[in-house]
Amino acid sequence: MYKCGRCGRAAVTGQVVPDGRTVGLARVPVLPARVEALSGLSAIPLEYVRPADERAGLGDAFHLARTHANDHTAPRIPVVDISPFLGATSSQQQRDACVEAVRAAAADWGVMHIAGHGIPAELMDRLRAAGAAFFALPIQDKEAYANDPAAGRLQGYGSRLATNASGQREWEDYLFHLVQPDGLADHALWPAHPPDYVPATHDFGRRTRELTSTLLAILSMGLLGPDRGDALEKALITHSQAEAGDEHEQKQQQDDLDLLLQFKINYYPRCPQPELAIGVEAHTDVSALSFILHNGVPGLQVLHGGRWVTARDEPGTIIVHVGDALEILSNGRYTSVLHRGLVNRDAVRISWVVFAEPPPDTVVLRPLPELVMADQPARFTPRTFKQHLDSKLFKKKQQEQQKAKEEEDGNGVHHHDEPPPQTQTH
Ligand SMILES: O=C(O)CCC(=O)C(=O)O
Repeated sequence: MYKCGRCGRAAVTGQVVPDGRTVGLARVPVLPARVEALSGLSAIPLEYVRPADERAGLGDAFHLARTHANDHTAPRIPVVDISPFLGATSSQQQRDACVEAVRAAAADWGVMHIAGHGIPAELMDRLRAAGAAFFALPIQDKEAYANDPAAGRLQGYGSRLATNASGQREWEDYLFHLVQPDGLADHALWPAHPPDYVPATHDFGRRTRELTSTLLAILSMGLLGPDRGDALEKALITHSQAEAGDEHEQKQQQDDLDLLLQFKINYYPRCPQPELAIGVEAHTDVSALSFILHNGVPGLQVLHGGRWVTARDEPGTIIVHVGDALEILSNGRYTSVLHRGLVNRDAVRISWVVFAEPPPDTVVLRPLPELVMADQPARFTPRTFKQHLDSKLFKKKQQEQQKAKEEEDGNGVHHHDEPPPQTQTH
């Protein structure tokens, strides 16, 4: 047991990070590294209290979801059935209607619930059961998989810690690792418990890779017509020119040039003051597409038409976000959706996210040439995925420095600082 040096509140015992930080002249006693260890408190530590401007509109996710559900004028995230692209029996008319529904959702919302995606419900249940069983382990057992972002080890079990003196933290712990291409995934970093974690996650990654291709094809047709289903995936992947090397080396080269599927399980513990905290702060994903499953507990909100809309539980569907890479390739016709994760008092929320990204250095992201015209100039300068990520982090850093300066000047605005795993750059 220790007391927070800033707010004087008693905190819980738990895993303690060996990094007491200095704020002003006072040495602040360290907080437990894992948010899970804080969920029994009656009040949250000051580090988790969000700035006043961000707090407006936060609240208990259950309460907000109910309010939203009862508001019949509230907009609803579209549900789109893509089964016409999975079975051989669909008509051209059904396919055209599907392309138009996906196009409209990606353009107007940048997010949709996908039904008819072909991933078996039983596999999604196994994935959820395996992730939930990992997070049900005692914290010290999960620490065996701890990551170390400061040392460049992003994969593993972690929490969004603030590294600046006055930054806020987010109310979540997570597990993060690459899931595809299989040849690049380091299975040694994947939990050994429960025993189904590796097979279920592996199978889900493989099926999500197929789904990524299907959706990219539909989205390409939405931009360029039925004959151009290959455009977006081609633009996201550089095919190997190299013929040298043995079969193993050639496979390795192909893996290096394929889309990367990064997997993140978000674990949002119960929160005694959800109106003050946030699970994941508002951000767009840097990926091309992101795929989200959750455990039925509300929390995800997306910005649409200037208001935050709470995602509903649509059993059997997968939530798909358009990310920055797709917004760039589509020259802004598809919208990279701003979203955030709220928390609640009563139930743990878990979400499973797959971020489909281009290789970091070998692909240059730029608007597809067919979408650049005299009256519609390119809205984005060419950049590799890594350059895009770095410049987003740089801008975020600048904003934080600006906020810190305002705080020093007496405005009292808090700021946040820790580069997250690459795929969830805020
Ligand atoms: O938990 C969710 O539904 C969204 C999580 C998210 O946005 C992220 O991990 O980047």
